[in-house]
Amino acid sequence: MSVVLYGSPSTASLVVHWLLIELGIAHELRQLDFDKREQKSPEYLAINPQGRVPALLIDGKVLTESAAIAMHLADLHPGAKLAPDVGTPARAAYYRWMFFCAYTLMPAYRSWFYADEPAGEANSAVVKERARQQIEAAWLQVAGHLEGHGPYLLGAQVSAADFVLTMLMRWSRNMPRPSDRWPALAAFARRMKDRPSFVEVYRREGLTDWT
Ligand SMILES: N[C@@H](CCC(=O)N[C@@H](CS)C(=O)NCC(=O)O)C(=O)O
Repeated sequence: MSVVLYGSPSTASLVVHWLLIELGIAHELRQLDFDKREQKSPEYLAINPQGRVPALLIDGKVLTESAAIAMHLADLHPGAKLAPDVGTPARAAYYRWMFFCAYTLMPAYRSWFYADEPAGEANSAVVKERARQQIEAAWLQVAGHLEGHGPYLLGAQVSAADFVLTMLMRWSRNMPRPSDRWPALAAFARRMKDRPSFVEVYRREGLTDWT
């Protein structure tokens, strides 16, 4: 199987890179330089017309959307048990949290980091403020869930959803109220950051903050 990851350090490609390492999947990493807007180059737009990372090529077939890629990688390696069996209550909870990440947190983050997109530069401040509120409300909800049902999103068993959530927690590190201000989330993040694969993806991407 040939696997190529298009990414950029510290972005949504991080969870894919992290899972490739966690699962021991041989891959080639092609990091795009956002300062040079390489994600909008004609060559890359031919791979992902959205001009965003990540894009994963498996035997030449393109897959985008970090949560979808995370789920597919977990399915490719059932032995790692990062995805519960189809049809079980745990699988349902797994969908729930993956989609919570993709439907609730990711759009709010997009508004936070690209605040001019929804309604132009003139409305950026109000968009950003609303995004902050949405993200903080999400942390409150997830923290409450982990307090009652943790230590991972599905309880005792770590899953690919925890990897996605950890990446999203990290994105809040420079926000007014970072995710790890909620003690249950801080404890969760600590467990995830202690995984050797997290240390390794940090090393490979040259990251030093939020350790
Ligand atoms: N929902 C997408 C989000 C992808 C996304 O927004 N990626 C950002 C980096 S975190 C990006 O490529 N930004 C570059 C741009 O929009 O020009 C996913 O999870 O893969």
